[in-house]
Amino acid sequence: GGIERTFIAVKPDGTQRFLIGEIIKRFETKGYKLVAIKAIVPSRTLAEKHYEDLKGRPFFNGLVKYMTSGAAPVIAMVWEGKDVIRQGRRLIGATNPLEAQPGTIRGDFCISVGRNIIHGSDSFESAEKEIGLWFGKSEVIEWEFGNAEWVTA
Ligand code: DAT
Ligand code: MG
Repeated sequence: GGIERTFIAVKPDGTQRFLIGEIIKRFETKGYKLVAIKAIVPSRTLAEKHYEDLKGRPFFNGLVKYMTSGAAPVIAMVWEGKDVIRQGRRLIGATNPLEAQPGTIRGDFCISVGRNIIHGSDSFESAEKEIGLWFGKSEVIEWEFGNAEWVTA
């Protein structure tokens, strides 16, 4: 609930559908700070580690294939700010876009659980794990908002 970091990724379908800017905009205008970003086609090993908790689920292979195909990059990001892990999940909405509230990213822009356009860490532990998996230490930049007092009090 304090100042945290979370791993957010635009999935290949989000990239193909020109939603990168829209997704960044929602985190940026909410008041969160972008501290790392890159376009990347993850290796099979990276995608499998990222989703290792889902190994054995019937959709696991399809999920890894979709993330790694290279038809479009994943836009990997780290966002920082107050309660950003939980609030990021709220901005994103439910896993199944048909259950996601209008106003959330999934609620506004997609209709299929297999093409739900964005990933967000679900806990402090997964955020730590995922940031370490996708980014090197030197790729995460510490910086201060010039107008911090207008965002946080
Ligand atoms: P989330 O991405 O909301 O954290 P998750 O961690 O349970 O959801 O699952 C990871 C991804 O796996 C999810 O974004 C889309 C895919 N997925 C989950 N359940 C699925 C299902 N029943 N059928 C197809 N894909 C599924
Ligand atoms: Mg998850």
